Amino acid sequence: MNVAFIYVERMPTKIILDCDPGHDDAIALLLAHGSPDIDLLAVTTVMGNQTLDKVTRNALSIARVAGITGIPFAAGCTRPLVRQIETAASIHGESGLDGPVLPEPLIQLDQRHAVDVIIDLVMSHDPGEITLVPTGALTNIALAVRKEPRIVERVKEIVLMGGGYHVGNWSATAEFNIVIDPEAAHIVFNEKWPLTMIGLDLTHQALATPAVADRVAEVGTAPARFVGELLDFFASTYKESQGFEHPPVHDPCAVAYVIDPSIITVRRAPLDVELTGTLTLGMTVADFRSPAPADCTTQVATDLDHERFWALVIDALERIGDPAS
Ligand code: PIR
Ligand code: CA
Repeated sequence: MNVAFIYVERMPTKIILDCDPGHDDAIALLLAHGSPDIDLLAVTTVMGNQTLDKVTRNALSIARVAGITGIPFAAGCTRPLVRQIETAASIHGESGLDGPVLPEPLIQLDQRHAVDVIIDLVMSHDPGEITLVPTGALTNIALAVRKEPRIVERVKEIVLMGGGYHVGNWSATAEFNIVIDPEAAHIVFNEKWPLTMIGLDLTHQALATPAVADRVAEVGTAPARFVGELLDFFASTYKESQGFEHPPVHDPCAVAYVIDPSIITVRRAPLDVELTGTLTLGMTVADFRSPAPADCTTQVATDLDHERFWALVIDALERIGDPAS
C-alpha cells in the first residue's frame, strides 16, 4: 500500500489592520508584524483615540520602531459618519501614544484614502483571502462596504476589537470603538460576512500584569523597551481613570485570534448595535438564546488563554529583534 503523506505548511493569513494607535493598537501592530502566521498587507488609520493626523503619525512612528517597510499605510476618516468626533485623551494622552519617545517616521503615507486601499486590496485578491482586523471605530469599514458592496463576499472574515455583551467602558453599556461611531458599527454588524467580536468581555482578561511587563523587558530590544514604556503609561492612566489594577491590552487580542483561534473561546450569537437607546446607545446586543439561527454569521469572544496570548506577543517581539533604524 502506498500512503503519501503531504505536509501542507500553513499559509500566513493576509490581514489589513485598521487602527487608531493608541497604546494597544501599537502592540497589535507589533504582534501582526512579528507573527509568522500573519501577512500584514496594509495598515489603515481612523480617528478615535486621537484625531486622524495624530493616530496616523503614530502609526508611521511605530512602523519605524518595528522596522515595517514596503506596505501601504493609508489615512482614513477624520470623523464619525454622523456624530462629532470624540477622542480618548484621558487614556492615551495628547499624542494618542504618550509615554515613549516617538521617532520621526521614515516611511511615507500612501496617497490613497484608507477606504480605497481596503477596497483595492480586497477586490484584487481572491475571495476568502483577506481578513479585516479593525481595532478602532468602524467608520472606514462601513464606508468601504457602502462604496464597494462586493467586498462582503470577498473578505474571509472580520475580526474586530470593539463592543462587549455585558460591560461597557465609555458608558455603562457601550464600548469606545462602537459608541463613538455607532452608525458605522451598525452597518458593519449587519452585513452578512463572518464577523467575530472581540469585546471587553474578552479583552478585560488580557491584563498586562507586572509578570507580563517583566517578560517584555527580558526581550531586551528597542521595540520591547518601546512596548514597556507604552504599558507603563497605559497602566497609569487605566488606574487613574478606570480604577484598573493592571491595564487590559485590548487590540492585540483580535490579532491573536487570527494567529491562533484556539486561544480564544467564541460563541455564535446574532449581534446588533443599539442606535436609539438613551442609556444604551452603542451597546452591542448579543442574542444568546439557543440554538443560534442557521444563517447567523456572527460570534463573540468569551474566554482567553492568558498565558498563550502573552506568549504570542513575546514571540513576536523576539522575532522582530532590533531592526536597523
Ligand atoms: C481603550 C480605548 C478607548 C478608551 C479606553 N478607555 C480604553 C481604545 C483602545 O485602543 C481599544 O481599541 C478600544 N478603544 C477599547 O475600548
Ligand atoms: Ca484601538
